[in-house]
Amino acid sequence: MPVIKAIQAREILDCRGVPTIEANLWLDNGISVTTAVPTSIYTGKHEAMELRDGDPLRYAGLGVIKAVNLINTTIAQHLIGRDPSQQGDIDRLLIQLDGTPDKHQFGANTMLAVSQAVCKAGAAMYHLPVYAYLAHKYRLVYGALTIPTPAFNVINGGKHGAGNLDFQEFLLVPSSRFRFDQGLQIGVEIFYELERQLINKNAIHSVGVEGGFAPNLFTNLDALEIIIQTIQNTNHQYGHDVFLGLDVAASTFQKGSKYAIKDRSQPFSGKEFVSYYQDLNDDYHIFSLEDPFGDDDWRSWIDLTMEMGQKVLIIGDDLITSNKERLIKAIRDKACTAVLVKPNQIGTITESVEVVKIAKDAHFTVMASCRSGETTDTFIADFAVGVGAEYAKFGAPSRGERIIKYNRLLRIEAELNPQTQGA
Ligand code: 2PG
Ligand code: MG
Repeated sequence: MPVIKAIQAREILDCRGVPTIEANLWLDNGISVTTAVPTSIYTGKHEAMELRDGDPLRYAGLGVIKAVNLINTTIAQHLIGRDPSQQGDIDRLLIQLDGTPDKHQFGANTMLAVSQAVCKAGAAMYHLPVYAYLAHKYRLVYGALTIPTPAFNVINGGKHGAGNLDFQEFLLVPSSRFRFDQGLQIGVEIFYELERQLINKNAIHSVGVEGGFAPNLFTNLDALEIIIQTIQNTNHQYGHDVFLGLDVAASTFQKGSKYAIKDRSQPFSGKEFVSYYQDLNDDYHIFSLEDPFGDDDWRSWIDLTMEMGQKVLIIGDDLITSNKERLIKAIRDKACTAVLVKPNQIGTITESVEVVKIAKDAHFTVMASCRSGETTDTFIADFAVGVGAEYAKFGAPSRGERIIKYNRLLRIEAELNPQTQGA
């Protein structure tokens, strides 16, 4: 069995110029892999901690030299000589060495760079693509592997946008009856038309951090309206071919127990916000609502899921933060119906897979997601397919760090079913 010969990390930059970690890992049979981890503009309160240098003289304190040194010294010493297919043992060792509940000693960014590199090396050792390796190893997919349905973040608001829209993401979700390449085409065609619409309205149509447009003219409802109008101008049918999703990211505008949005002069209480979402759904037939309430407003999450959970996918991102204890609580309390999975929220592949397994066992829907601060690494695309996520959210179909992940899904689709393109 080949074993790990060396690991070397370095500081690189994410798509916003923020430092992040890349790691190279070598096996003693000559195989080597490279991987990089994403970062976020807004980290949920319950996420595992990132390790950053805090040195104001480098990258405004955001450098990751401490993390890089940890990998190249302490972690490397423990890793060398190990079998990379023992992902669980290696991840448990990292967790044990860190020894803190929120992983602040090593940092989730440090740990994921190692965990992801080990996973890629395990796949390479068996000459398998990462998605096939994950599928074979964890057996979370029954039957044939499929490509998740994409969710395209076409208007970026909140902390991802120009600052005027309260809601963070306005998403287009093609019907899951389409093959991935067809869904991608639909998303892209509507995205082109959205640009034309924004130009016609004299709205700023430059893009935000996830590649979606960041118009400066609209309230949340205006953004919804323009998307619906846009779809009507294409040959795709709203509510049949394509649906609308929202990542409200409500904790970013929560003030105490209230939610203040521009569409309304007075802030909403949790109960009023539930009725607002019901009205919104009556008007727009929303497909999915992510983070409709703050990270700890369990009461409102439960109320909303009771009222709308049968009709609308209620997705926990900042609520759950890919954390198994929080997912178990959400399942038990019926606080949502789906979970967003982002491995860097929790720090290891083993824990990320465990979250997917718990979700699937509870019939929760799984959406695998990138972060706002991405690199050109495509691990998350393979992860989404390999663990059988139903949906994949990698940003808009624009900007290289987003497109590279959608293109990776196209390639996997072609591998799984060579007839797809042009069929
Ligand atoms: C989200 C993600 C990805 P961030 O909130 O779902 O779209 O963004 O990385 O800012 O948490
Ligand atoms: Mg989110």
